[in-house]
Amino acid sequence: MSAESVQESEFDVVIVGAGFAGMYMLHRLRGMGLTARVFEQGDGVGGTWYWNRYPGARCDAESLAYSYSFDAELEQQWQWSERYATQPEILRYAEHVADRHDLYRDIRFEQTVTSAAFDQESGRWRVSTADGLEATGCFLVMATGCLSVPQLPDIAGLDSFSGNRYQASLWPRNGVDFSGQRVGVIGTGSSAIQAIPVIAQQAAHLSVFQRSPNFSVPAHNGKLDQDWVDAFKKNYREHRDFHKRALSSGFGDLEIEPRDRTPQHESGHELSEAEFDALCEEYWQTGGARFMSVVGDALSDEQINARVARFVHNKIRQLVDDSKTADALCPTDHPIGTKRICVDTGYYETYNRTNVALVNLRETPIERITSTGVQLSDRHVELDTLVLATGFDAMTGAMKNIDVRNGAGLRLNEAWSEGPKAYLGLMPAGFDNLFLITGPGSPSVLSNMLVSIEQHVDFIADVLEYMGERQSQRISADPDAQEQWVAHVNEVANETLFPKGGSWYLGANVPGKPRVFMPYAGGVGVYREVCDDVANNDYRGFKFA
Ligand code: NA7
Repeated sequence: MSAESVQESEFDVVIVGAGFAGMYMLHRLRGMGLTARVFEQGDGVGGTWYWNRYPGARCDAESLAYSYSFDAELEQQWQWSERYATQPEILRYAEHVADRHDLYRDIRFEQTVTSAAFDQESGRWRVSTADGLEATGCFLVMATGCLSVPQLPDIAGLDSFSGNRYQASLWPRNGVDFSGQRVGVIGTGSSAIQAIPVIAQQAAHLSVFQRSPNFSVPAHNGKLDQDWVDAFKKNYREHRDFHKRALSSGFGDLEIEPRDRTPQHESGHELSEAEFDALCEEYWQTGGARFMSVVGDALSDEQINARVARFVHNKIRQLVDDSKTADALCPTDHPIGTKRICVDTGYYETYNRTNVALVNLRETPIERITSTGVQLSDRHVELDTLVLATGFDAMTGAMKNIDVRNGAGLRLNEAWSEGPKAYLGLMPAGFDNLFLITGPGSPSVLSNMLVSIEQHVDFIADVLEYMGERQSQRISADPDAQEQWVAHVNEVANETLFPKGGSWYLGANVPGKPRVFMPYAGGVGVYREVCDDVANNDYRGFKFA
């Protein structure tokens, strides 16, 4: 290797992933005069929004909130066209940010990181890619995303299907023409619930293979009114502040006047049945994932949760003409909101179309996939195209796929064999100089991801600055501080109904994955206060050398 290329491969920081987290991390480091190399698997920026190109893909957080806040000029200039941005629009936004901040030159695309090992002696991480690129960094930042490793279903014969097969999260760039096709969709999570109404409009026939129904609330999406946007943007900074300090997820706000989104009623018990239903109706008409904030205890009190669920069951029965189909679409196996609530446009109504059939796998399970379709326990469904919308190995999947070893040779997968642990969701004890962005133990997927990403990136940048001032090269998480934090994360989760959801939040969708409730359910505001307090107390719980 020439002297020049050796230099080229040594950086202050190596970042894995060029989604929103990796991009902002790179930008912050550059601003501090540090050098960084980003490795990205795709051939463009955007992460989740690069890969998930399935029909109907859009964000379930409102566009004016699901965007970077670090660039005050950008947030004024960028024009979102709809209340909920589509995948192509979000990808364009990511590309625009990469251009605007000249990020591309430090990113190496189509580079899948396969290993990362910390060398005790030099105090550096050595990171290698499948194509043989290498880089070392004093610090390693995993910006690998929470929903970036698709989970294929374990169904017999999957590879024998001779028609077209697509995975929602690995969609062809040029789209798919379903005209005249008999299409089958396996899965009824958020991705499928967005895709199904769009596919149904084009396909000759659509069969939806549902194992478990999910709760979905209407998006009430629409074009944004320019006058409304202009008025909102006058208060953008205050809106952002409310999102960052929110008691819950940090999602957007539809009011022009910025305000705290704490539910009006702390408990549903304060309301009569009629008042409760009227409030649910108001939230249903407003639309979006904030439906679960209808009252303060919707996600912690079983009785109240059941009332919210009953309201949605009634809605489903009103929206779907066929009563047997409506019954099958009503979830009864988990408290509402404990699996991420879906946000849809015309999902339930789609089942009133004559070209759409719901196949209830609880009654007629799939026996196997054949070369021409799906063999159910009682019949064969002939298909031209099969779409898999079967979810992700969430939160830890991408890190699990990389051979990450600490200075003693211990693999992160071994350290996490009984479930992921990280102090503040930011750094696993024993893995010096390794930072996770929106890792397990932080609000991450229970929050507006952009709010959480920016908070973690800023925390990491600040701690690096702190270390720079003290000429410290090594940071580690104190194992006791980590244990206390993990216990707190579990405690907070157990005060809610989330652990009863059996969802990917718990790793329940991946065979063999330890069942641990991964995200921090205490809300982004509380979490930020904890992190600020840690920082203000000389990074309590971290050790420096
Ligand atoms: P999800 O929400 O994990 O949904 C996956 C769906 O696939 C869900 O309905 C599963 O049913 C179904 N699935 C998985 N394996 C099978 C098999 N073997 N047979 C039948 N059905 C199966 O993933 P999404 O991509 O929709 O959404 C993920 C997140 O992205 C979402 O929460 C948003 O935050 C954005 P199951 O429930 O396991 O019975």
